[in-house]
Amino acid sequence: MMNQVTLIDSGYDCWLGYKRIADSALRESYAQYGSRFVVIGGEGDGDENGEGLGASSLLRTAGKELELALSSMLGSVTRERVSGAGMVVAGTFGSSSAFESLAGAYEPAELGEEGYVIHSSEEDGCIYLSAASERGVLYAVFHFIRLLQTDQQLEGLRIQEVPRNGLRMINHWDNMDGSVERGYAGNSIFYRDGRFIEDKSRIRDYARLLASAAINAISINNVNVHRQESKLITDEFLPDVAEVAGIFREYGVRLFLSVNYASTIEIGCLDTADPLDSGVAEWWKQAAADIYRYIPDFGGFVVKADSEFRPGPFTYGRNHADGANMLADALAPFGGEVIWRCFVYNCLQDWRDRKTDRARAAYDHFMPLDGQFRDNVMLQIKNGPMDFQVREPVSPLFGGLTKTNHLLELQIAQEYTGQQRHLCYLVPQWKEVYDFDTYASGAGSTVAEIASGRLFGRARGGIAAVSNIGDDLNWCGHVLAQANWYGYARLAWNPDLSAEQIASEWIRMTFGRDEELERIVLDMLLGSYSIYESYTAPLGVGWMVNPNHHYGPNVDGYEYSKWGTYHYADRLGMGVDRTVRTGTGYAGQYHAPVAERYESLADCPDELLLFFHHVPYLHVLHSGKTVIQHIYDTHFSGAEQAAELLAKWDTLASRVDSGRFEHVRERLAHQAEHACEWRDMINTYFYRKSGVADEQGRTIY
Ligand code: GCV
Repeated sequence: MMNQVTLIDSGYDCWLGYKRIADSALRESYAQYGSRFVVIGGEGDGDENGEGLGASSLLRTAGKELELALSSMLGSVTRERVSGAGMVVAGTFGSSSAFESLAGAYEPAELGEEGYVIHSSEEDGCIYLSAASERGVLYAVFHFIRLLQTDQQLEGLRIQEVPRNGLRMINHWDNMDGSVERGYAGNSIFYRDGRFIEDKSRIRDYARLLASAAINAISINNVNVHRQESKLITDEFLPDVAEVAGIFREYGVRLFLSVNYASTIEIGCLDTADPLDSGVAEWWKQAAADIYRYIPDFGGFVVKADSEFRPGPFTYGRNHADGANMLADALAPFGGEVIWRCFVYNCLQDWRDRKTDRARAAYDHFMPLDGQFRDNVMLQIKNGPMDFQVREPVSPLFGGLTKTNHLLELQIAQEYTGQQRHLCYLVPQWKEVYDFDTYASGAGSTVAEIASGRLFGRARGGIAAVSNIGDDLNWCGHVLAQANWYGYARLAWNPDLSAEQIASEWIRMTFGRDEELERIVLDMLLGSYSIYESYTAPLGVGWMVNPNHHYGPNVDGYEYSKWGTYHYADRLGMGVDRTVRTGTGYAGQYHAPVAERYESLADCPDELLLFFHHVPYLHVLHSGKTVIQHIYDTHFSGAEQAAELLAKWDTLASRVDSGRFEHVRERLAHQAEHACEWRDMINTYFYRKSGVADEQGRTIY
């Protein structure tokens, strides 16, 4: 762990900064159970018959964490070697007779590979943290610690948890020169100057944070794989990759690499990357064998192909199933997987061409291939059809694909949502995605059910998201952006958790128990997504940002560009006609009744109106306001609310340590000012375009 002195007040500990529990009655009630613990099989411990099971790295991690948490929160703790009455007993079901008492109450088979139980026994005063697997035990330990951090009762616990998503993954967009594509929290924690960073202690601290929220997979390099990163799968870097994989393994996190689809050319000696070329297939089989010599539990490859100038099978007249299956066959003998991204579109579009629609692209490319992918391929689909805008509809590939394994891809990094300088708690946005009903198989066909693989009985499924961390001392640039990282992981485990539940949990774990603080920060977090949306791009239109870095307002920044991202504002109206009847036909990619709802000007939800329709400025929304008045009102109120966020935070000066307080304050002050810039640019632009005055006569330039 990092030197404590540098960490004071920094936010480095995130939600795992275990503090002594101030309430002595509560502390003593916890100590009844928590003053002694045993991890059966951790640290070479035996069961009560003295038969050692040998230390497993996951159980050793569990033991270390329990020791740290209990000693810090309760003052002291004794680690026992055998179980007895009145203690915390952790271990796998089969590892000790101590867990026999649980046999009747739980069915280990139902818990699968990662589920667990937490059970407090009235008979012997023990709390049992148990699972069928060691990883489940580790998760039970972190859950138990969370109960203490959030002041929960320990009596009568009967908790059984099973993750809803098999894969719960973080994708890094880190480059080996140390930069992070779309990184807003410093540089990479993995690389510097083209090599791995020598000191891996930060990676270990990171793995611990991931495990605490049950993340089980990670890819450690950017999906845009340049020359140096292409070599990660070679002997030059595999020893380093293996070392990092070993650290993550201790925390139950499997390591993946993003690979360059054209590696056979870039780092091999071939002159083709044609997926149907036998030499190419052979090259990848050899590459896979080499990787697994170093990392026997290597997860597999993440691939961005034929997208934004990355190579892919299209060059050879092949399709994406050909490309993905070739890699899948190379990995299959070792149990590896291919995560193949569906972010494939024409990024050299002509803005004059109003028929080509980027929103259609992923569906148009991948739907015809449904059912043609190997079982160890998972298609990774961004939540929306464009690119992580503050508001987009859900990608119609969810509910479209039924015969192919797939994953939902979210972006924790706030590329278009304030770049971790603005407060924007994204869990409410993600909840809307998870809860979206595709009607693919009748009502209730939600994205949550589909992404998990359950709805269509797929063997694999889950969630991946672009990381928001870097080497800033507080990891996320903005301390409050840690809530997005934590919230992503908690939702991936259980999409039924509410945005509020997750936020409360995070606040208590991060700042300690203080009702007033919790009330204020909760209010700030929960309001922040809608506030951000209010003062930025209205009614689902998107992209009104500065090109390249994507920060700050620029209404025409992408209007005459090649990226396929337009609002089509003129003096009469704005929005993109994506209807089947008169537009690009995108609305028809959904199932009924969603397709009809989006197709219809009358039924389309206000917040997506301009995504689906081109309307006059005086079109009246369901809210009763005209489009232009809605723009003015939301931008004025959004900027006001951004200023209120700062005022709310200021009331917490005496409740938050000065390091974190000042840091967040500085970000909120910037946000308040920048929200005014957004307000004035957007309002002025549309006032000048439309000539329609604000009903309330407020200042527009
Ligand atoms: C890693 C967007 C981002 C790119 C990113 C790409 C992707 O276009 O701006 O930085 O590339 O998405 O998801 O591949």
